[in-house]
Amino acid sequence: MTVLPLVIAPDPILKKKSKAVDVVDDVVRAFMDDMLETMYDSEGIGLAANQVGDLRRILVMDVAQREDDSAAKEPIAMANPAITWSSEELNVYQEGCLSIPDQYADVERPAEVKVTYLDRDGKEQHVHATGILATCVQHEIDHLNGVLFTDHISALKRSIIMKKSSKIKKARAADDS
Ligand code: GNR
Ligand code: NI
Repeated sequence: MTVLPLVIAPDPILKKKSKAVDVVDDVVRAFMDDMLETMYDSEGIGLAANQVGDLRRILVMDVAQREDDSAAKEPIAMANPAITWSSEELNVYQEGCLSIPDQYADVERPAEVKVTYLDRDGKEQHVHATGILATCVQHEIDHLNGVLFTDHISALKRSIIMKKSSKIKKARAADDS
């Protein structure tokens, strides 16, 4: 398995709509495993494929280890996820994003969603997500549609956060060279 480099905003790939996966084969499975390793390495609770430069509709999550590093891993991998129901009730959660380092903002989203997807074995699954899992899966599906959490906040906050991310991206690029 491999830790893949993260795409940092601003970057055009983060605004692109990803394409459906045909079949979940060994190549897709290996990529899901690399995405999980990348997510754990950067201590995220979710990751979408375009955050590592790939425009397939694949995401991974693990909300189990959020506050407890010793908790058992509960990796979830999804191909072609689709929201089939959203609650009327909304929830506000302070969101962050591995592609927008060190920036956080409150985002309002449906508190619960039902999602269908293909699992690591290519089997169709359904999940009723609540709590942080509901927030996370919506954040990841947004990525697959070229949408960032900053697209849900005021233009002023978005502009401030994007300028900061741009600075961090440039500083990191300078460090790498
Ligand atoms: O690690 C992450 N934490 C997080 C916190 C609140 C709402 C969403 C997230 S997802 C984020 C990882 C990430 O950028 N996934 O795309
Ligand atoms: Ni994100």
